[in-house]
Amino acid sequence: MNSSKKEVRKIKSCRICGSKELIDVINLGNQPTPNGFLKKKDLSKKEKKYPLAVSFCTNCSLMQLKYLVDPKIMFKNYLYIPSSSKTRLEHFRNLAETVRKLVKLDQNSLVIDIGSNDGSLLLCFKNLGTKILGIDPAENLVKVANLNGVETVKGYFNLNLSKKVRQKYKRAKAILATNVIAHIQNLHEVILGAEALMEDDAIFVMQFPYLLDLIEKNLFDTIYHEHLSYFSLKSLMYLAKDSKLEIFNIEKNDLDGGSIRVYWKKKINKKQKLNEKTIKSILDTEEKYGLYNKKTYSNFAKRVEKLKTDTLVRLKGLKRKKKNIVGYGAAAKANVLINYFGINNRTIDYMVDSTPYKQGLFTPGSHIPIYSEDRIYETKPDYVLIFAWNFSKEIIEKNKRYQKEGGKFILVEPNFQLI
Ligand code: DWN
Repeated sequence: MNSSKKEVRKIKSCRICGSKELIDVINLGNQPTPNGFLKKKDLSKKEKKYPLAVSFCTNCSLMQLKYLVDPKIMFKNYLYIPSSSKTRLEHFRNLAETVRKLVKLDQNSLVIDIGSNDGSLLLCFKNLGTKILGIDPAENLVKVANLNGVETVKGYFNLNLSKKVRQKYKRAKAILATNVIAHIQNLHEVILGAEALMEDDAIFVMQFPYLLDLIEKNLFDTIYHEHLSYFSLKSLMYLAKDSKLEIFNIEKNDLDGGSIRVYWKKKINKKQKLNEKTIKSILDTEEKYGLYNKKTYSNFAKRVEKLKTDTLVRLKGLKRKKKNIVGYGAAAKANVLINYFGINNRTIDYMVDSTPYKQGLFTPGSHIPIYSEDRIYETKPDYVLIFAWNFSKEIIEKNKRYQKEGGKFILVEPNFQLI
């Protein structure tokens, strides 16, 4: 069933610079929302699907969704939690250490996390002795976080909410936003809201998957309804243009297939060194790679089409040999790949996932049942397709026994491979 007008709307201009010079990049078809897992009783009901396509702004170089789904549909009750991966939790611990050193946090310092989810990142700061506060719209996760001892305000981060938080709490020494900025429609309000909440010598640390890695590694399945924006550094510099905040440093890391961590400060804050050399070298790399060039995006779309064809041929070959295949990681990205490739429960017998909230549910669109991870030792499938490729090292490490007993892993990106 297609969506109604009020649930989804088509953008008319770039969300950062307002330009109408948007070119189409790729269309992944009408899909259910990527975390819209189903209960058994709902499988027979008509499922809502929404157009999933991205455009590229030729002015500021932001890649962005063409159609925006009402955030309440996606985030009111949210099943993704970062604590389902040891790799992500370790990454959070390192991030907390980095921030602590950068702004010398103490027991009076307030650290705020925008999109705090179950409070996993803030618990790392709590362990460092700072004051913490979460902000998240998901009713179910706000309850979990508060039970975890992470005070959390329910709501979507914007200038209005930030003023309410400032009145009730105090200004923050550090504001974090990992894997959430890409989910927010009004990016200028994020900057204004953060600025209103920051002490004069505070820092604001954003982290999200990096556009250059997405294009270079064919990571099309990280394009989904929750991710409105896919940032180049050039697009972020545009976002900074008229604000009281400025980017003072950038770091790249391997999380989620390649992410960038962007450090912001108030322009009046002279305590943090402006790392112009790094910023310039990343902008030069983007230019050299062709990240501002239309051809890059048409070539990307062609590579994804070929990846789809090659993968379906390989999977069909295995099924013709009567092999059974299961999926590992009922991730948002898994649902994008499965629905775009038109895979269903006749190809993938079942999924396994470490997230308790997802076990016992079914994948949206394809209706593949989700079990706990130990199921693969009960049914001993010939192949395990790792949909959560960003954690393939952790998953393979954890399942050495499956390989020893003759099982094989499949990875699809950047191209189809058996391990
Ligand atoms: O931006 C977002 C990213 C950070 O997380 C959110 N909008 C949505 C979500 O995307 P995702 O679902 O693709 O995230 P993950 O963290 O890549 O999903 C990994 C999935 O794999 C989780 O459902 C947990 C599962 N998993 C598992 O079953 N066993 C993960 C590991 C490491 C494991 O050992």
